[in-house]
Amino acid sequence: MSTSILKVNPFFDDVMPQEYLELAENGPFDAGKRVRDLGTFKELIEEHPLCAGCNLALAFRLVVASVPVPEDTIFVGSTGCSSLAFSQLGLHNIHSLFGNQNAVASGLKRALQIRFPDRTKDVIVMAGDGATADIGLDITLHSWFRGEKITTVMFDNELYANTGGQESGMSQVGSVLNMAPTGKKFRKIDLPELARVSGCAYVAKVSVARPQVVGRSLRKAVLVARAIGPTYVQVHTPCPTNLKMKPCDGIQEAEERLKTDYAFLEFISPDAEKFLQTAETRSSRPAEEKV
Ligand SMILES: Cc1ncc(C[n+]2csc(CCOP(=O)(O)OP(=O)(O)O)c2C)c(N)n1
Ligand code: SF4
Ligand SMILES: [Mg+2]
Repeated sequence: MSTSILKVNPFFDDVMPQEYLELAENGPFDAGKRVRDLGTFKELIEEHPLCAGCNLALAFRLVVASVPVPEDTIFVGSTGCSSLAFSQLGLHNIHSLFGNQNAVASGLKRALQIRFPDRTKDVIVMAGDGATADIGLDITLHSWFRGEKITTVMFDNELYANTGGQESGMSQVGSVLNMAPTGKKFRKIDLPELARVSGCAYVAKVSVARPQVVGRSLRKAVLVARAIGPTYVQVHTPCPTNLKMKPCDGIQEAEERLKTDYAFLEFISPDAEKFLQTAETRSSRPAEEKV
């Protein structure tokens, strides 16, 4: 996509909202921005409606800031707290029906390959644990079985946050939530392992408490999805509201879990490993796409 279509016709300067003018002037487009550049450019329009201290909101921002080529990236969202931030996103995005996100992304990727045979378009799903591992699990797995060249990002807050605190397959055993008052009875689904055996060429389990790791994993996932096959990044994003914590304590919870079951985990298939080693030389935009 030419970045010229983002520019505002000077004739409309005085009627366009200020935040859009800023986005067009100082967005991530064509600029090779990364997590370390956050704060120096604008990737979201202000005033998203997520709770104070929401770690999903932070992870959303880290993912958006890390895409290799923002102007050629299309995000596919699903119902849940993250969907509330999509209207503030300054990049192409589609909202899909809850659970259907990987089917929509598969069709979109295939259509884009036909429509733009000479140009790479990256398709990235961003959805919650309920959308990915429960209600959309069959659709998620089948997109991996089919080898769709898309990236799936799951915001793992380990519960259904948007509907008030039901347990999900990703909740930890014993979790007591608003609508799971006696505690969850079975263990957390190991979706990274399912992703690996289902055909994902790159899988990462990361934490919002390590922003640079989120950024690096996302970039690898997007590059591998282009060339090799499906990729999966699972980000731990504790929800202070449903965990009944002070807004500032959610990130501390993420930090603590890094010491136990949310330690960084990465799987790279042999083909993906080979590809990543040469990605820099193959890339048409080496400086920006370096992982
Ligand atoms: C087809 C369908 N089923 C159920 C719902 C109700 N619903 C909306 S959000 C949600 C839970 C979302 O949980 P998750 O995917 O973990 O996202 P979070 O809100 O935790 O970020 C549910 C069950 C819906 N909107 N559509
Ligand atoms: S309920 Fe939880 S996940 Fe949803 S916006 Fe609030 S803090 Fe974030
Ligand atoms: Mg959730």
